[in-house]
Amino acid sequence: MNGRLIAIGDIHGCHAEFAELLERLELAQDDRLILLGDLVNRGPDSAKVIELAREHRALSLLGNHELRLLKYRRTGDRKYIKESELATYAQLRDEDWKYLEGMTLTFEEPELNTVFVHGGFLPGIPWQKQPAEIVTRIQVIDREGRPCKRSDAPGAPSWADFWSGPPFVVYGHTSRPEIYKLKWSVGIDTSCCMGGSLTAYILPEKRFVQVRARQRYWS
Ligand SMILES: [Mn+2]
Repeated sequence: MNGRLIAIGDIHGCHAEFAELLERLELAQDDRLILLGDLVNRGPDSAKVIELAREHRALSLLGNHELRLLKYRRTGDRKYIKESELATYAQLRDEDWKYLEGMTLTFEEPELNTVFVHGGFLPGIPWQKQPAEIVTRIQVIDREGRPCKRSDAPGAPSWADFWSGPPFVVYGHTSRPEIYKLKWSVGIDTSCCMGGSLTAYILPEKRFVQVRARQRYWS
């Protein structure tokens, strides 16, 4: 593998923190950037985040927020979008939509035995076979073994607590105050839009770089 593989957690419109993190990373020509989804909504400027992603030729994975925007665009059905997200929808231009349309569910780096995904995986099923509804949304696993949002099953354990690879999984979506590193996974959504920090995980060196949020943009 030439260069570094750099994953960045949920940016959610926080373009200033994203730009600062990109500077701190001092990207080289053969480095590859993987954004773990949810580039949009909540923070100050979603279009600027997508523009930066394009400029840096980042590969982006589909988050639940992009998935809902795309579904709303295809169907016009308001159930897919929240009132607060209509501003993002109105802001995006053709090239932004093209970028969102190009986002994939997972990215695998076989040389590192590592898979990147927005939400995570349900243990016990081959990761390649899991649908968008699971891999973009899973946070915890309830008593019946079903994938759930944290708010729908308070106190339930993270899917990652049950995940024993290979592969090693790098994911976002479950926002936490700190990085959540286990033997077979690392969660790097460190709540930037809620005043936490934006985290990058650098492979193969297994190093983290973090930028503090300038303020709390969403609660
Ligand atoms: Mn998410």
